[in-house]
Amino acid sequence: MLTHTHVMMSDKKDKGDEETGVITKARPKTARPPLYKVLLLNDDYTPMEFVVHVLERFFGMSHAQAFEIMLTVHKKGVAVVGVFSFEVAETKVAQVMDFSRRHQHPLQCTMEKE
Ligand code: TYC
Repeated sequence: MLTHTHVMMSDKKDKGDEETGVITKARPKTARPPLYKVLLLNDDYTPMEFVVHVLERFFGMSHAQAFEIMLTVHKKGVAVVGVFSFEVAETKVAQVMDFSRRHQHPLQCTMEKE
């Protein structure tokens, strides 16, 4: 049933935020997607040459660059090997973990939000 009250309501202007107490904030709104660091971990068994190969193959590093990062991981225990979107980081980690497993090396690769 359509009463005169309903008819009046449909004519009423929205109060917006002023009288309703709803808090809004005008904000230039184009947030960049979060980035993820991909980390390589040291271990006592994976051959240095294998790690260098991984860095060349999956992270597009030159041999010199790859050797340098491999040595950093070897000495310090961990290093960031790249910063990517969630999807790309996830893919790199999976590729490295799969490649290492297939070659029976214990090399570990992880990701964390930047
Ligand atoms: N520590 C390894 C060795 O002495 C080399 C190594 C470097 C392993 C980096 C893993 O992420 C790594 N053979």
